[in-house]
Order: sequence, then structure tokens, then C-alpha cells
Amino acid sequence: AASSNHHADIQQLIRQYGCGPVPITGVEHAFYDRHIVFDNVMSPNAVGARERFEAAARSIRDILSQRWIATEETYQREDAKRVYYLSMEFLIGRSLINNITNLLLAQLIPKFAERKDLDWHELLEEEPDAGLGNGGLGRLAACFLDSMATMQIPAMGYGLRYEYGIFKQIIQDGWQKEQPDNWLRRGDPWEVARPHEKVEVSLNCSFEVCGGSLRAVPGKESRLIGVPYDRPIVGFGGKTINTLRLWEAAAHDYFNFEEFSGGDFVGAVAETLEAESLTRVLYPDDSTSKGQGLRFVQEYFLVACSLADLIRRFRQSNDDWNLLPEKAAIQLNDTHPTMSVLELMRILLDDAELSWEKAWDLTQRTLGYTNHTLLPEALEKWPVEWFRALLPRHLEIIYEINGRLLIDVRTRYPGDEEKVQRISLIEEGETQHVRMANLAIVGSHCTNGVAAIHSRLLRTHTVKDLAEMFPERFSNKTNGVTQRRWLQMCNPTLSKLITDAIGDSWVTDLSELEKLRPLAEDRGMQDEFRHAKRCAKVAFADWLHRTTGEVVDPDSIFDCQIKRIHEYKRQLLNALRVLILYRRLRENPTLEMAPRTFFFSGKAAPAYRLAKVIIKFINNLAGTIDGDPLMRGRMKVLFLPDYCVSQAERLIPASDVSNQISTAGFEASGTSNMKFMMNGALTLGTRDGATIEMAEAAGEENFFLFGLTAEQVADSRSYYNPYWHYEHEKETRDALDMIFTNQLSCYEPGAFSPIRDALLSRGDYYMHLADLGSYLEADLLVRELYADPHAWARKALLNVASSGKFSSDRTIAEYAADIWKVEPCPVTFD
Ligand code: T68
Repeated sequence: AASSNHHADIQQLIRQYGCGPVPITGVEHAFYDRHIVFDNVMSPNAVGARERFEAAARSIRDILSQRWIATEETYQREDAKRVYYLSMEFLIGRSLINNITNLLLAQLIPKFAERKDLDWHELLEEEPDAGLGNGGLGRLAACFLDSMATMQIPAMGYGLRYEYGIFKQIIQDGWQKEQPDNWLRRGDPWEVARPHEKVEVSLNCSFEVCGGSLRAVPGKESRLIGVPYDRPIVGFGGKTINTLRLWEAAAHDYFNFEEFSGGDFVGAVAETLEAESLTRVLYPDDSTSKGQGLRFVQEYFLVACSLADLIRRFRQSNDDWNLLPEKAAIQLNDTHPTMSVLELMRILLDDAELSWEKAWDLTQRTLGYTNHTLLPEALEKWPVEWFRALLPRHLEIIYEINGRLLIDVRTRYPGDEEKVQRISLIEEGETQHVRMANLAIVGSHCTNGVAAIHSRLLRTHTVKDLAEMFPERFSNKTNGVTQRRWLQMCNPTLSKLITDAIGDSWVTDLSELEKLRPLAEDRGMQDEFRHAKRCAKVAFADWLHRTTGEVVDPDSIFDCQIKRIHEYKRQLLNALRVLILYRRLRENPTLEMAPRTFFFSGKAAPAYRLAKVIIKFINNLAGTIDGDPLMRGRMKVLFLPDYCVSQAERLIPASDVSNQISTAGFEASGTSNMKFMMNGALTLGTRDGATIEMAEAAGEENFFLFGLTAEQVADSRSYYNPYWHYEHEKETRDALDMIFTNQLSCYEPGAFSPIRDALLSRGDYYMHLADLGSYLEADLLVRELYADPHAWARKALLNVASSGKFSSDRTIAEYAADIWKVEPCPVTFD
């Protein structure tokens, strides 16, 4: 009886999804027990937590399967315009609890777990993060998929099915060590392989992979196979289930029969091995483009597979190529999939046999490009020679595009050969390179930045000439994050408080949070907020203690900086602040200072030496403070290893202070800043990226902004001298001397000399010392406010109330209206 009751519950919820009666008939056999027994051929009491996780995931997949089919059938029947989001990265994290939340099944879980005598939390912890991305760019792609499915937009994500995601970080003697993340080792219960929808990719020459790098073997054309693996993207309410299609590389044939029959068995199988190594691993660099051959082929592989697939789908319902821009909007997530411009041109010219003018018009109108960085070292440039060796037809197309472009430039700006040089798709030099950002701008109808300041700097500095030539192509789309994962799912106590106060419509319309604004003045509400924050802090402290043995005090201020480690993000500036606060306390032990815990977390690119030294420095600082008995109960520093999506989900709800302290002008947007804001942390930050717009929305009086503006950074660069600060600011000098005299590295003297080089000898490019003083002043204001718990809670609530703009639903609505021209297409049944 209990089981049929449960069954009825599920049926009823599924009916509530709307769209009339939903014929989801898989439910009756969607049960967990069946998967436990029949997938494993084991008795239910013999299986472990991993099998229980798999059975739960498969049961949820059963529940959504027919909706997933119906979604695709609806799009086909309606012949709806679709968005194709092409990205080398999708930083998905875990899916089980997210899918349960979005299917509105969360309330059933406690009952279910009780009946099955399950430790639900243990089961959830069995799911590895799908870490198919480096940081913000990959996580943004995942938030966008969630929003598009929730908003019933016909959309598909295209990416690569890396066998190894972003490396696991462990800390040894304070240093980062990388370990492979073999996330697929035990299989993945969400994905569906679709070998019958495989596509073929040709390269002009064969290649070998030796020691992780690529060597072209000319004279032999090679053909690769892309096998798609689909993952369900559940929209909130379960009405729409979109697809994320990830490509795995395989050899053209599992055996080269010629070589096989000739007796070269090993040679025949080796070809398979090389093709498969193409999608073996995600490149772990988030802000440099080092020009690795394997990466070049990965990018082309993503483009070739995805375009072949979407063109096939387009041709199934259209014989008029002119309709392509009306049926498909392809968005390029940074320049990584920019070869789409060339590949689409090749298809339209060579396969469809259209004229150049026609093909070019259709290509431009179909593609859109999002830029995510202004850092010159991150702008992709591929050697012309690689195109010549692997993709000669594509190189011809580049030359033709460039020839026409430069004629246009010379007509509009006669005599300005320097401008011609700057705009050209080809960068001259010892070797020629193709500028992928220029190609993306020229070959698409829309180029957007990811926050107002970033879009402005992009237009006025980074690609100034192109923006002057094509001003109508440029726009801004300020980033957002999905409140389903980053508030509702990860912070149940605060979510409940909000819903009790204003109802639950914020889950799909975050601007509803505005209704909290008047309540921020209410003392009772302030107390409830403080209670919710404390619950999250206790939950985090419990988790930390359970998994690492570390003890943190939930009554201390939780002060966080969690993001990739990079000089421009200035974790060093934060560490200098901590060091100075520590030295003040040590010199004056009676100083009044609220107990504080400083959390750092983030990965360094494996080849980024200085970033790794910064991690070591934070760890040694943590060790020194921990070893000082005077600091006990007053101050603690923790570097949490292996930052990832699920760690962020635990830490962000528990945070009081969010550090967003990049050198102004360098962080394109930032997205964790938004997650902290909606979870009621106060921001201590610079006027950079989307932080500027966040402070605008909340009112600057509710933010702790400090430091140089982007303009001041640029204007003072020519005369900025870090030694001035060293010589004139005693606290700065004393802190730096402590580092330089190995007081924080007595076991590895000299370990921190790269820090000295960066901050002094090399001129402090990121202007740490320029902002240190104002950072400390802002920090004092933070501590003063914290001493008044109600004033603090009021500001935190005002921040939550003002965070509505930073939902990825708003961002996607803007992309849909301004760039893609797509409409929602609700799922219906025949
Ligand atoms: C980030 N970029 C921006 N890049 O740094 C951040 N790059 O300000 C912004 O909020 C976010 O994008 C979303 O727009 C990245 O995360 C990468 O990860 C990356 C990966 C490979 C190559 C270059």
C-alpha cells in the first residue's frame, strides 16, 4: 500500500506539470527497486551507496524520458527556431538533486528515503561533479541551459564528452598537485549514447598524439567519427526537457580492415587509440591560449560534429537554405568554436553550392559571438600553418573573407594601412596567425560582452577598429546565474524564509525578490535572516568537520574568495590584507576584532607557476596563524582544496563576506559575485565587471566598494610605482618584509621570491599595492557594520532583494529577444 501511495504521489505531481494530462507511462516501472535489482543483479540489501545513487538517478531519468522525447517531437512538429549553444565547456556539477528539484519532486524525497531506509545525503554524495569546464565560462553555459529549458526555449547545447574533466586538486606541503578526474570511470547514469546519429569529420592529414601534444602526419587524410551522448536538461516544472549533446571522438572504423587483414593488428587498433585521445581531457587553462595542436583539433572537432548534426536536422524539414537563419541561431561561447564561421561557409559553398554572397549572408545571420575576456594572452590566435596542414579548404575561405574585408577597410579608411593591419584576420610576424576574435566578429551578426563595463572596454579598446566599422553589431548582455541551483537548491533555509515571506514566484521570476525590500526594515525578518545564515554556516561547519576534521566557528565572520587563482583576481591582495590584520592583532592583542574565518578556494592552471606560489603562500599564512596561540578563537585562514561546483554550493550559502577584488578593468563580469549576493553575503570589492551593476541595483551604500576604477588603473599605469607604497606605508612594508625574509617560508627559503618579483621588481602590473590601503579601510567598515547584527542583516536583505537582475533567466530573455529572435515553444502531445 505504501508503494502504491508513493506511486500516486508521483503521478499527481507529474500531472501538475501542466499542459493537460501528461502521458508519462514510464512511472509505473520507474521504481528504484527495479533498478537496484535488475541493473545490478544483486539483492537490495547487498548493494552499496554507489548502486543506490545509480538506481535513484535512473529512476529520475525514467520519469523524465517521455517528456524528453515529447520535447524533441514538439520542436520537430512546430519546426521551431532553435538555439544552438556551442561551448568547449559545460561545468555542470551534480545533476541528481538538481533534476529532482526541477521536476518538483523534492518534497517526496524524505518520505521515499524513509520508506527505503536510505541515507539520502550519503547517496547524493556518490555523484561525481561533471567538471567539464574551468570556471565562469563553463558554469555560465550550464546556467544558460537551465534557464533556456525553464523558459521553454527550443535550445540545444553542444560540447565535448571529455573522459577527464578539470583535474582534482590536492594540497601537499601547501603546494597544489593535480590528479586526473576520471569522472566516467563508473559510467554516467544520465547520458544516452546515440551511435546511430554519429557524424564523420575529415582532416587533410592524419595525426599522432605523443606525450599529450599533436604531430601532424601529412599525406594521409584522416577521418574521425563523432558519437553523440545526450544529457537531459530539465526545465523548472519539468515541462521542457532540452538536450545537451556531447561528442566523443572515435576512429573512423573500429578496425582498419586493410591493415588488419595485412596482419598489422596492433597498427589497426592503434588508430582507434589516437582518435579517442582527442576527447580524452579538458584543457585546464582558463585564461591563456598556448596554441596546442590537440586543442586546435578539439575545437574543430566540436564545430564539425555540431554543424553536421544541426544542418542534418535543418535539412530534414527544409529544402530552402535561405531559411537557415530563421530556423537556427548558433551562439559561440567565446572564440573556441569560431571555426564555425569557416565550416558553415564550407558547407554552404561546397555542399549546398551557394554563391559566396549568399553563403556569407546566411553565415553571418546565423552566428552570434560572446566575448568573455579582454586579457591579451587569452585571445586565441592559431598558426596559419596548422590550417594549411589540417584544414586547407578552411584556410582558403579565411583568405577570401580577409581579402573582401580589407577591400572594405581600404574603401572606408583610405590610406590608413595601420588600421588594415589591426583589422586583418591575419597577424603578421615571424609566423602568421589567424586572429579568432576578429574572425568571430566579422563572421557573425552580433558580438556581445558579459557586463556593461566589459562590453564598453571591448568596444573602445580591445577591438576598437572593428567596433567603429560595425557599431550595430555590438551589444551588452550582463551575465546571470540560475537561482534554482544557486539559491533554491543550495540554500533551503533561506529559500524557505523568502517563500514564506513573499511566495515562491521568485523561483521563475527573480525580480519578485524586490518584495523583500520593505521587509529588510523589519526586526523580526532580520532575526530570521540571521537564523537562516547561521543554519547554513552550521551545515557547512559540520560538513567540513565530517570530511576533513577541520573545525571552524560558525559565530565567526565567514569571509570568502573562491575562484580560479590568477594574478588579476588578486588573491595576493586578499592574503596581504589578512597578513596585515594578523600583524595588528599580534602587536596589540587587546584589539577589538570580531572572530573571523578567511576562506580561500580555487585551482591554478598546472603551468601557471606564480599562481601555484600564491596557493603555497596562502597555505603557509594559514599555518602560521594556526600555530599562533594568540590567534585561537580570533582568526583562522583556510585554503579549501579542490574547488568545484558542489563545494561552491556548500560554501556560498554560509558566507557573510564576498571578496570580488580584481584589478578594475580585468574581470569581464564575474558570476560568483551574483551567487553570493542572492545568498545574503555583503560584497567587499572593486568597481569591476558585474559588481558595478550589482552595487547600482542595491545602492552603493549597501556595498563595500574600494580601490582604483578601471579608468584610474589605465591612467596611472605610466607612473605607477609599487616601491612608493613599500617606502611610504609602514604596514605594507612590514608585511612584505615578513614575506621577503622567509618568515612565512622558513622550511623553503626563497619560495616566495616570485611574489617579491611580481609585486616590486616587475612593477606590480595588477596594482596590488595601489589598492591595499583602501581595501583595509573598507575592511574596517565591514567589521564595524558586523558589530551591529541588525544593521548587517538589513543590508544583507537589501542585497538579496536587489539581486533579481542577476538571474540567468533575465540574461537569456535578452539574448532571445535581441540576438536569437526565438520564442518559447511549449511542449505538447499529439
Ligand atoms: C570568465 N572567463 C571571465 N574563461 O573571466 C569571467 N578561457 O569574468 C566571466 O564572468 C565568465 O567568463 C563568464 O562570462 C572564463 O571563465 C575560461 O574559463 C576559459 C577557458 C578556456 C580558455 C579561455
